[in-house]
Amino acid sequence: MAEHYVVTGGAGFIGSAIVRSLLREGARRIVVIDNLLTGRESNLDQVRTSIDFQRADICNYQEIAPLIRGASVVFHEAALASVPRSIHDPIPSHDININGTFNVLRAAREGQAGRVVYAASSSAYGDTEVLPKVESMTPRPRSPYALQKLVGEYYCGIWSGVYGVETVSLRYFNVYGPRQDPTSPYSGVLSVFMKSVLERRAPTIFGDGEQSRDFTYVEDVAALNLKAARAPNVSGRFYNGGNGGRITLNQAWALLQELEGVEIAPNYGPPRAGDVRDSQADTTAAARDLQHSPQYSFEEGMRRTLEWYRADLQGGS
Ligand code: UD2
Repeated sequence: MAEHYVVTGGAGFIGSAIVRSLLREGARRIVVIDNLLTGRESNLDQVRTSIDFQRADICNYQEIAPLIRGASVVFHEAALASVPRSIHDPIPSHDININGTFNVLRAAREGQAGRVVYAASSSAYGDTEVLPKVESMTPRPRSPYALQKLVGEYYCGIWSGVYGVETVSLRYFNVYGPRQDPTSPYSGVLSVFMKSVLERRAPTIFGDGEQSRDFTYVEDVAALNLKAARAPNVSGRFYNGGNGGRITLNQAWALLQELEGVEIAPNYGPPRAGDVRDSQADTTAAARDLQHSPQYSFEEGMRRTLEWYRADLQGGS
């Protein structure tokens, strides 16, 4: 593999998984850019001495440009996630997700980086009549967050077409796994479910719980990123990063109760604004062009994740 990697948002849940995967593959020079707004240095505890951690903000071009210059691959994971956060407070998510992404792309072009692999989102599809969702569908973003992530993807396409900067966008489908922060009101639903079941508390499900997601284990997403970094003839393209399955929230909570051997009825609240009803990835293009095949079934991913949260809650990890 090429030698100099940059991971923006590398102290975050997904970014730190990419960092660990790169190290496992023998990468020697990894620069992590993170302002620790939602990332945590503890996510990098085990690898801290093997990487170059730079506390820097993608919204500050002068700060990040020298760090990106000459990179072989930039994995751009830094973002302000969450559909509801972008609805309640659209300004910071606009600044980070659109202007920050612009800065990363500008720095990649001016610094002659080899390739940018961009963390796009399945939210770009919105509610489609047909499942699974395939890349040829017209995007229908339903929230500021979905639109912002889509703009980043379009920018990647333009950077490739106009400036010849290699870019690949990966539309992540509801990533879950160890290190996802369960403590924010904007946390991913499975991290909240994990904490609830381990603390023997009822979670709140927004809506009837029959909405479905193609929950994707973080190690599969990290593996997909490494493949996207290397694949030939994919510049300017975007690919689904999902499993191809579809699990309802009621099913996910039922599985967690079963794994823990408890019975806790969830609370049901009103549906959330901006929510997509169903989400499921067509994985054909990623398999064909990136040779990607997810390795973790939902149950296996959930078991591993639950064990990680158990250890973490007990202060053992
Ligand atoms: C969207 C994207 C996902 C990723 C993510 C980043 C879709 C389909 N997915 O995830 O790919 O970009 O944004 O933030 O657009 N919920 C509850 N109780 C809770 C928390 C959530 O019922 O305590 C529900 C929520 O209303 C939704 C589902 O769980 O129906 C998933 O919510 P989420 O915030 O985990 O992720 P989502 O689908 O907005």
